[in-house]
Amino acid sequence: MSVRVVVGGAVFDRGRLLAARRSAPPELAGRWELPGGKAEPGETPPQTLVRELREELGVEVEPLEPLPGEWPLKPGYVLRVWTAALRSGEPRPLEDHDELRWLPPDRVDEVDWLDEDRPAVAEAVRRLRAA
Ligand code: 9L3
Ligand code: MG
Repeated sequence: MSVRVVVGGAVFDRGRLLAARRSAPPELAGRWELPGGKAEPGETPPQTLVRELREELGVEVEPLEPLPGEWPLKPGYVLRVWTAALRSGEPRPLEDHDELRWLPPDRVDEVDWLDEDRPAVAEAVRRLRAA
């Protein structure tokens, strides 16, 4: 069985990281994530990220680089994360989210991240602090 890739975005803007609170499915609702979604056949991860964030948040992002690592999700899915810069638009929760927050590095722990996103969030914050 092949594994399906879910691409999440560590979206940066003016020294802050974007966090998105899921509204679905019920078992994930209320938890916070790096927004993104499933790759379609033939898509590269940056293409997936650009498409998903357009659909979910109504913004244009520029993927920057992949974070090292890959994190298991539900059976058959793995999470990969790319950093990305916000290029245009103000994110709005158009699909699958009910709240968005821009978090400076010292406030990233104030939201309840999905367990599987936590290592990527920690690495994204290291990069934000170093930038
Ligand atoms: N998921 C986990 N962390 C993330 C993302 C974007 C997604 N940062 C999980 C939640 C779902 C699955 O991956 O179980 C597919 O995500 P989506 O297509 O519902 O966003
Ligand atoms: Mg999604």
